[in-house]
Amino acid sequence: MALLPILRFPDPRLQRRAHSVAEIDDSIRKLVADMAETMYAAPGIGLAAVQVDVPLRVIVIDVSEDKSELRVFIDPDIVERSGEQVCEEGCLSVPGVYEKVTRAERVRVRARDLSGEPFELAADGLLAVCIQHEIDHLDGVVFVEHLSRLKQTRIRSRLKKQARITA
Ligand code: GNR
Ligand code: NI
Repeated sequence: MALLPILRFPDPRLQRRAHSVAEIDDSIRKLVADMAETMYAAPGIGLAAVQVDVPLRVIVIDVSEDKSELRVFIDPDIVERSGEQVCEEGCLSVPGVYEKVTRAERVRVRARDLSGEPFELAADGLLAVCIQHEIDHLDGVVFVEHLSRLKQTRIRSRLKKQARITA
């Protein structure tokens, strides 16, 4: 296993649309293992392959308290959404920034697991938020793009300053 470097907003590679996974082979299994390790180490509750510079539709999520419920979604699609919720979101690609985002309260997602088996999952609350946040990444969308232009401008300049300090 290996820790993978996480791309930082506004890296243009975060804005690419990820491709479907043709075949779940050893390279995908290794990617998922490395993504899980990277997510837990960060620590985070989700990670999209796009964030580790792999433009494939692969997501790992674990919203459990004790980090015991790893969920893997390959080629996920939201097939149903309902309601509305506001959640303060953060992103491993946008360190130190937490902002409220409005999303669906409930989603039904269809995906394949690591063995290639299709499954459907109904999610609400934080899990639903996380699924929407991660699928956004697969479509090249970072959560700050849901915020006002003014907030985005402020976040960009704050991150630039930070990058100068840490460089
Ligand atoms: O670790 C994460 N926490 C989080 C909190 C609220 C809403 C979404 C998230 S996802 C984020 C990890 C991440 O950046 N995934 O892409
Ligand atoms: Ni994120």
